[in-house]
Amino acid sequence: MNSFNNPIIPGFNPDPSIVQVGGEFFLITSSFEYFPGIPIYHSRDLIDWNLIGHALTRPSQLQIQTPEPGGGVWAPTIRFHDGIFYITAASFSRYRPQVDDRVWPRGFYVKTSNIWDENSWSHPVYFDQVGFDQDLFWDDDGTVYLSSTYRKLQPTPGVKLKDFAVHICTVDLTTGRSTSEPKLIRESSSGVAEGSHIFKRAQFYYLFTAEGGTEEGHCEWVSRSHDPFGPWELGPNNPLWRNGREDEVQNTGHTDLVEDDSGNWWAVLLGVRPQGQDESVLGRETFLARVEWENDWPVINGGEKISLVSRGPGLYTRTVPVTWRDDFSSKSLQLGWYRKNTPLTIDFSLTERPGYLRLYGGPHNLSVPACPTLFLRKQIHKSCRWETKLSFQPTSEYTEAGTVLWWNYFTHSTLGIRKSGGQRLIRFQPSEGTPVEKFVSLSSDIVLVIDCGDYYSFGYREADNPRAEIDWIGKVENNIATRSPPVGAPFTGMMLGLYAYGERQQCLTPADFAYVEFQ
Ligand code: 6LW
Repeated sequence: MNSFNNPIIPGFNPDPSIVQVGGEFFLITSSFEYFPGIPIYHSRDLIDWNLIGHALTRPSQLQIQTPEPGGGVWAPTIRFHDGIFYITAASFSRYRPQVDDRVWPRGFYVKTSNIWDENSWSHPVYFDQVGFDQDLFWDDDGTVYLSSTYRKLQPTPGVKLKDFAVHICTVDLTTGRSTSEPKLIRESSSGVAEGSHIFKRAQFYYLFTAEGGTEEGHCEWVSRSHDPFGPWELGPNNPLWRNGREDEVQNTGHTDLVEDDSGNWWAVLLGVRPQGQDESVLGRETFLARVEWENDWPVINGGEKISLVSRGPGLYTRTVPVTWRDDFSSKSLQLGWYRKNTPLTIDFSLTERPGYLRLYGGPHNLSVPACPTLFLRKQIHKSCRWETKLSFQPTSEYTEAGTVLWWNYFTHSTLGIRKSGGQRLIRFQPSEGTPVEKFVSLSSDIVLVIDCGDYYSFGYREADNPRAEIDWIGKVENNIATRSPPVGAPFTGMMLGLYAYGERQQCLTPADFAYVEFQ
């Protein structure tokens, strides 16, 4: 067995689901309020992963208008059956369905026969059952089972808020209609059983469930049965591993399994690398562990805790590179840029000024539930420098363009250019506290920098003056996002981005960004 590094997919990539087809692995994760929805990663060896597209790329497939942070698309499952890839998921407006029992989402699936073409995914077909964390399982006789999580109809006395439990029914995929009454197949004394995935191996069906909620106490359980409707027998070693508050990786759970071409089994799951505090600004990331079978029960990672350096047959050590740069030299955006919400208009261009990302700031600033002119990338390393160069000549005092450290519309810090009394100024607006403003030359392009580390430091320099040093105008703590408004906080992770906006009016002068890089 060889060593490998975890997480295999760093940065905010929770609720992984995986499938193997002809030696190629495809892995998807939750995308919440971001568009396009449901990133699809590809690997041939489980270690080197590349983003190859998204399942929800068209506004007609995904309308997220004013979600709460942490709402949007949750916990997708990917499966392959008869030459077709299926992805099933749910989309929410609220991030905590248990707070309002009226807003239970309905799941849907999309399908494609060509996973390499992100535009080939079908229109969603909605299921008639409510719930989240949908899973599809095809039995040998062709019956399709849909399992999902929702609040139990017969509440457990004393369990007030959650009472999340896994229910199953058979489903007609052509219409999305259920063809049997849903049956409760797993509830947990923790009050949360969710993230169901069902497999068949030899004579048993296996049901994996994430339990305890996605924060401290998160873990994974397994049951097996001779029938997807049960009765289900709990495994002898539940939970399948135990990571706790003292560990380098925490909150581990939400597991999906895959078998490779050599007959080895693997688990992917989410975990958090805490940074001297409860949560991580990198959010919930995707981890890998080997699976062995003992007496027809799965043993994950040898029953040991999930760790940063792990072991598995045929794997190798690889460190995910930090450096990444976008010169905006192609006619379409590189993969890995996200909008908050589904955009209603086309507010950018890569061709009007070749070599630049041109933003026409929309009428919403970054603090509202609507979709602003905002382009985001996930922070995937704790220590890195994010840098961009901006040309922006505002003609109104009510417009701004710049760079942002983004958690959600309650929590973000911006460094942007504005106009005031005929002069141009740069304004640093921390997520909490008063802004800092300084005048800059009327004409020069401005280089904007965010240094990510123990703190996030914001700086700028005039690009036309080669001797200009970076003026560090302010900083915010690297845990601020997890401290102030807790809405949806545990679900997503830190992002960095570019923005432009006018206050309740369109920004008529464009903001042109020459490049963006992480170092
Ligand atoms: C996911 C569910 C969960 O769907 O978090 O707390 C949700 N539990 O399993 C979002 O990642």
